[in-house]
Amino acid sequence: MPSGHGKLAPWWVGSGLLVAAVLLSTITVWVLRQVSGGWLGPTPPPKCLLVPESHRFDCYPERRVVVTQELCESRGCCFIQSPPPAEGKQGVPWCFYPPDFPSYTLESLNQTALGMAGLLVRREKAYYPRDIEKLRLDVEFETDTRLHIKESFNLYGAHPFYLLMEEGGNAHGVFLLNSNAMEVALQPAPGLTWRTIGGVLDFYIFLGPDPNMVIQQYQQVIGFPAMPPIWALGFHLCRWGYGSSNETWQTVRAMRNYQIPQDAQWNDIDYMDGYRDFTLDSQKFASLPSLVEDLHKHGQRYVMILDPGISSTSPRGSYWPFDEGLRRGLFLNTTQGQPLIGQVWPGFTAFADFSNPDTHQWWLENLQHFHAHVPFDGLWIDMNEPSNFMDGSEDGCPPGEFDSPPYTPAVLGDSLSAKTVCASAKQKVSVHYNLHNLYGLMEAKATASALVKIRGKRPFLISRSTFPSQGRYSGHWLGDNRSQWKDMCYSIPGLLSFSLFGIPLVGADICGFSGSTSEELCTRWMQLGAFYPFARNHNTQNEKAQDPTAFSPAARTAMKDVLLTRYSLLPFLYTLFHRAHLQGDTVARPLFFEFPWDVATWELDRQFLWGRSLLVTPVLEPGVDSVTGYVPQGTWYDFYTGSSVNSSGEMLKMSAPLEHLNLHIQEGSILPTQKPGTTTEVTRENPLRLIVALSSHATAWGDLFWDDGESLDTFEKGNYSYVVFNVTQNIFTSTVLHASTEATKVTIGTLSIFGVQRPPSKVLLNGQEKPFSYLDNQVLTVSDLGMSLSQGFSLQWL
Ligand code: MIG
Repeated sequence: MPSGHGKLAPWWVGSGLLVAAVLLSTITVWVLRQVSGGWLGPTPPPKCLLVPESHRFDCYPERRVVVTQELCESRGCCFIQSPPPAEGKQGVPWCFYPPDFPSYTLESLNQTALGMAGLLVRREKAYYPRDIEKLRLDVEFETDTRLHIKESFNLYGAHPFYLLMEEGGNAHGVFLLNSNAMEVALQPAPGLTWRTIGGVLDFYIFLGPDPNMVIQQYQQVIGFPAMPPIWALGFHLCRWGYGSSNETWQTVRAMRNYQIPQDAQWNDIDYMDGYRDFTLDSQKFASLPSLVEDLHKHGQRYVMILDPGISSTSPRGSYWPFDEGLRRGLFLNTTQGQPLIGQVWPGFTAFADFSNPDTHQWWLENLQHFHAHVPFDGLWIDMNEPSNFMDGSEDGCPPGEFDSPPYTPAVLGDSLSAKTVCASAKQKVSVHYNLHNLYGLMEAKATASALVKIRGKRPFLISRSTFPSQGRYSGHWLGDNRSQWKDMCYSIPGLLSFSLFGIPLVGADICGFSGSTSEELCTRWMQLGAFYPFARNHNTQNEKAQDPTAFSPAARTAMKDVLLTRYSLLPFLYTLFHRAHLQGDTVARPLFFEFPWDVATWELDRQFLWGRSLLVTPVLEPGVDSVTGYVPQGTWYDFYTGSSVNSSGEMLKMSAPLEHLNLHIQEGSILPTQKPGTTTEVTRENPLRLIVALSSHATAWGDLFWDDGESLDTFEKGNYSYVVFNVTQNIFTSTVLHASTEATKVTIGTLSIFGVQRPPSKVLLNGQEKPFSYLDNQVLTVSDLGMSLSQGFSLQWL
């Protein structure tokens, strides 16, 4: 984790990465056995030697202690020293559970309406402090594909979700719904250990059987993601360190001048007066209201940052957010019942308690006041772990079990209060110890609901801290990265992990946050970033500008072109978001989701798909003009030319000069695209072009979700159009399954059909002959169709 101000990522972020791991291993029931405390391996003597190295579960995980035989055996565990691990490998624990470690036995088991209820009893005490003797076990078969296991402990808990690929290509997932501090350890054997220090052991097991279904089943539990407004899918530009609103405005003008697509301009904490929320620097940002007005006139939007720390030192009567928050009792309190004071950007601050519904009302009122001056369109909630420049508070933390628990999981700084608030802090519904990991989720809920009340439209919100269910309220950026090639690489697994977590609106800071980017890195990163579902170029303060206008004409043009490519794909991307909202499909998707039987796809983390069919193969290295990427078995078409590539399922070298991003369409799919403009608003008015990629059987399928792009609940209220495209036997058909007035405003202009084996003699649109073009690379194009999206039609080639 990088150090320094603002790069604070306390507690769960570390474990989040572990949870993000996609385990390429075989299924195991050990996972559950271990969490319930028992080790059910073989039992012959000498008991310790018989435990194979791969099956040794750590009995002495405390990191500050050098474990000796004596310490280990005092726990009733086995001690065998093993050689140090090879570099990069996890070691075998020296102190591990013997096969007969005291565990729970099932005393009773009864049928219930949904499944079974049982009693687990531990007869012999283990070394754990305050070991729990009796556990109630509820097993609920909630759906055919979901098994729910819940144990009520008060001792352990976890925050895990994992997706596991089994031999043969089936998948399953496990979710442990728990908000307490925890750690996760992978075993060499197929097994993993969660160590959590509170809450309920509430397990969900998702039976797939394929990875897409596991993720859908997971989201049936945590909730499907919100449908973003279409402008959220445009290009966002931000930086920390715009010196003024005029400087920000200059960048917006330069972008327009070069006709580079941009939907949203952002400001970081620079806009605030003394870094205090809901204030405006009346000198440097005096023209901000005019800038926002200008953005709106150009069909663009404004997004600004908010932090959860509320300045506590402004003179009384001069800063309503603190005065009123204090009066209404809306801050986290110390055990003594006073607001807990930490330090963030504005200096000393109190922290808003979003577990209190009254805080949501106060947050809304603050936002309403500010919105009356600066009519922002979206919000960016940062520092909401919550992050604190101090450990705990200005007075540290009190002694006691919350801040000094008997066991501290592997968290930042080995302390629950490192760079955050005291675990003992009091919140409305519980103690911070239990709520810490929920802070960002609760803040997002309050903020999204305030945005809806203020604007009456779909909210756009990006949060740094996230928890299961976050996707219902916000998107996410991956936090502070560096302007380095390897950080660009890491962004792909980062992005794909959040796809699995049900937060499809995700991206990394394009061109890198800290450090200085180079023209080549930034060009390649803009190409990759144009395919982040959430595409934002963001930079730290005191680094030179890295927006597209800051570079040479060649680089700038490459960046502009790839953004235009993104904008051309908006109808496709928007439809993918609809499917995510509707049923929990992923948007950016790992290749193994579509090819789970092909083991070669399981570890691919330098490429990804949009939906089922669009393969993105970015360049992730300097000084190259080609890229080697995996192409799964079948026919793939070059997105730009329609030329086909046949792969047996192999690594293929692709030409990739600096101005080129490799994109391939899988056979059998139809992608709705649109002539791109420089905003989503302009693009939406342009004619559609459908790209048909024929399969080897000359069939194809695709769909399009279309609505006004920003109203609330259009799908739920029926104010949308849904159109299905299909090809069989040389006939393309557009079928309108659901229609709304929006669809009458747009036309289908062009059909480009890839993989038409022979030049047709004629083309008929609804039976009428139409001019066409046919190229040697087997691409048939029919233009000027002028068909309203709201009306079905057919096109036949003979
Ligand atoms: O302490 O608001 O991750 O994107 O530019 C730093 C300033 C706080 C951290 C965020 C970063 C943002 C920065 N913030």
